[in-house]
Amino acid sequence: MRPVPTREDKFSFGLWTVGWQARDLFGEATRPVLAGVEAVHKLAELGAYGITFHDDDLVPPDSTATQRDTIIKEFKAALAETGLVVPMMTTNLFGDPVFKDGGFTSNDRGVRRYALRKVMRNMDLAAELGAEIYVFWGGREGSEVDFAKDVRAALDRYREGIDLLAQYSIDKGYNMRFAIEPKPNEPRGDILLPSIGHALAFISQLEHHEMVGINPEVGHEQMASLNYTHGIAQALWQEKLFHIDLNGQKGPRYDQDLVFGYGDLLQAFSTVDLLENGAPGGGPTYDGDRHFDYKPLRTEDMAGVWESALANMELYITLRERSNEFRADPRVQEALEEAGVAALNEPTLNAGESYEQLIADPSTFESYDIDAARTRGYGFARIQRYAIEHLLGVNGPKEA
Ligand SMILES: [Mn+2]
Repeated sequence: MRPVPTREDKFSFGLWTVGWQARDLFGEATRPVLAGVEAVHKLAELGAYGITFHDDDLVPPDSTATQRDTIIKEFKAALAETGLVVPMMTTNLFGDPVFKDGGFTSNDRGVRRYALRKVMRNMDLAAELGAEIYVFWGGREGSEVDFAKDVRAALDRYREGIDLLAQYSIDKGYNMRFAIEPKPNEPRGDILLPSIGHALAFISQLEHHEMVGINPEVGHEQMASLNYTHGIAQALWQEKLFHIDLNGQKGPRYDQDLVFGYGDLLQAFSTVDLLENGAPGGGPTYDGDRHFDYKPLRTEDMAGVWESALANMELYITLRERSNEFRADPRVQEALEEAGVAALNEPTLNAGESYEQLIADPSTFESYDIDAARTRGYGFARIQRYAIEHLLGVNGPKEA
């Protein structure tokens, strides 16, 4: 049985994904412009619940005020007609040549002030459309020449920008939550806030850190050879996983933005398993949107675009089903138990125990049976086998 996406799945897509005309570094567009209104109708038809966009995706930057109003009015009418929502919005601070040295962190102060105005204008629209998450991907915030960018000053300006915009959201009563999206490189040689860890550390320095979390993208972490599932697990642990960008990537190379799972499928499985069922030893699940940030292959016409959009949702649903079966499998439960996965939740010290008491306890050192601990097996191999079996559907009741 083919999985059928529904609104309850909370799948959302960037307008820039299905609307990507496939212009790349080496070649021209292979597809026509996709109007926002058409994307809304088609995505609703496929079972998505939300559409997201950068300011310039919906309204071409050179539009007059009247043209802008018309585009927004028609877009809102399409949303009303289909019931599709706009859960997240973001700003394009990378396409216009003015941002060649960044937006918030350009060495040119005039550019930085312009960038803030561009974001504020789009936040007004985001509030009007009911977007609760506002994403910041600083693709141009970075450098190619270490000596030409004072990273310390750039981070000061980055913080100044986010602090100001957070205050703007608070003062306007927008109640938005911000989500910073890390990426190691591309388009800049080196981008500021290159990983989940860098972004989390940066957020701790913000004035309104409580309203700022992250929007980690699968491919961005994998470009840096990092484990995406571990990264979002830490974000969940810090209650900072405000949004996610799901896609696929084949290891450290250029940003591929493949369909979700069409890279490291096993890690996509552990990602869905974590999002849907929480850490294997317990813990919170993710309740935000399942947002896809991918690029339909350049070889495809619009039929292929919609086919790949569906593929993202279908694979997510399949992995969710496989995760539920995996967790419910008594063999898996037994293996997790034997491996001590949930036992890791037990604090290392007893309640109220001091380090003096730890030292005074000979069983922790002097009489500790270290050889038993050295020679025991943990049984992780069995868990890995079962995970693969469930992923492939070779053990469950699943029929194709
Ligand atoms: Mn990407």
